[in-house]
Parts: sequence; structure tokens; C-alpha cells
Amino acid sequence: MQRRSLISAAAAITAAAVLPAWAQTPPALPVLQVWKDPSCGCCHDWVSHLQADGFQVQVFDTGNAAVRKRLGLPEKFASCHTGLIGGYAIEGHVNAREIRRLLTEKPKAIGLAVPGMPVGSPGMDGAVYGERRDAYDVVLVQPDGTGRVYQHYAGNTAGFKRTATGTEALPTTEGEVRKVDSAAGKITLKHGEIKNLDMPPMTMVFQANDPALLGKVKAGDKVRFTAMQVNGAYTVMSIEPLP
Ligand SMILES: [Cu+2]
Repeated sequence: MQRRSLISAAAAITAAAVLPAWAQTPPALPVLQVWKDPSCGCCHDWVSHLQADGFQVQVFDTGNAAVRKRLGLPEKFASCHTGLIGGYAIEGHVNAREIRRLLTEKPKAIGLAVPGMPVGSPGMDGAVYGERRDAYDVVLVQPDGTGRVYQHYAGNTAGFKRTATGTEALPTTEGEVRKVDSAAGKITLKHGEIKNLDMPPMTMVFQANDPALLGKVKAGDKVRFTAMQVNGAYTVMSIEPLP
């Protein structure tokens, strides 16, 4: 071992001794194998989500129906791709967080599934979907083939108008960040007209629908955002800095 790696190894041991459990380097993950159709774009985006989270992924472009069947995952949980990690089947757009939890808790189970392809699940999310997130469950598929909710994701569809043809994204508004108050979950925006709120241009304090939104912008940034009323409070549903 070289001197340099000895030092970093020593530093890692020291860090592990003083850091709380959640901050320690997680144990190495097994490789996640994924079977999908070669033309599946959202499968590819889901793989990217996992890689960004630190997973090593091996992709087989052979379709996933046969593998799903082989792993004993009932058809009712079917989605566009099937994975296998640590002996568990992973069906559909399952969040990296729940896969890590599964590998830590090691329950008796066939695996995890996000049936169908809910908008807002990893790989089915982001600007292309107008930041819409439908509610969905990550399901733990038990040895007898029944499912129970392992994690519920609430979604933000309150931010979308229901229309005859489905849902429609909120209109975006441009503005400038005046102040970010992360502790209070609030942001002050000098903005243009917000059509869906019948609000003329002004400077106003908004709630952030998700505290993570406030990490994306800082005072002085020009931004594009969506807003609506949530439980009576003017709330920013999405926000992106403008280039
Ligand atoms: Cu998909």
C-alpha cells in the first residue's frame, strides 16, 4: 500500500469513528443487473438515476418479461425494466433510496416494485414532465407474491390542473430571487404576473413546496418558477435558475 492511501485509509477510519452512522461511507453495493428493451428511454434515465447515486449497473438490452417471470415477480407489479441485486428483484422505477434500504434491512421478499410507470418516479421525472410528480408506492413484494407499501411518495399533483385530457402543468413565471430563508422554508421573489393566481407583478414571500427547491437558487438569481395556493399559502412548486 502506498503512503498516500495509508494516510487516506487512516483518515477514513478516524472519520468513521467520529461520524454518526448515517454519515459513514456505506458498504460497497453489489452490481445491479438490469434487463430492458433497447429502445426504452425512461429505463435508461432510471439507470442514470442509480449511477448518480453510486450504483454500478450492468444493462442487458434483451427485454424484461422473461426475467421478471424467472424471478417470480407477479405480472400485476410489471413495469418497463427488471433488475436483480443481492438476490432481490427490482421492478420498474424504484428509488435508489429504497434499494439501499432493502439491502440494509434484508427482509424476506422477492424484491421491490413500482408497478406501471408513474410520472415523478426516478427516470420518469424532471422538466420533460413539467416537474409533475404523481403519488406512487414502492411496493415490497413478499414471498407469497403479495405486496405491501414499503415507501409512499406523495407527489405534487396538487400543482396541476385536472383537464379533460389529464393534467396540465402550471404556467411558469419569471422573476428574481430577493431572499432565500431555508430555515423557514421561504423564498422572496420579485416576479412577473402569475396568471393562475391572478397576481400582478410584485415582490412577495412564498412557501417552498419542497425545502430542496431552496438549495437550487440564491439571492440575485434570475429564475423561472411555478406557484399555486397550498392550504391557503402561496407556494412555489418548482423553480429553476435562468442561464
Ligand atoms: Cu419506464
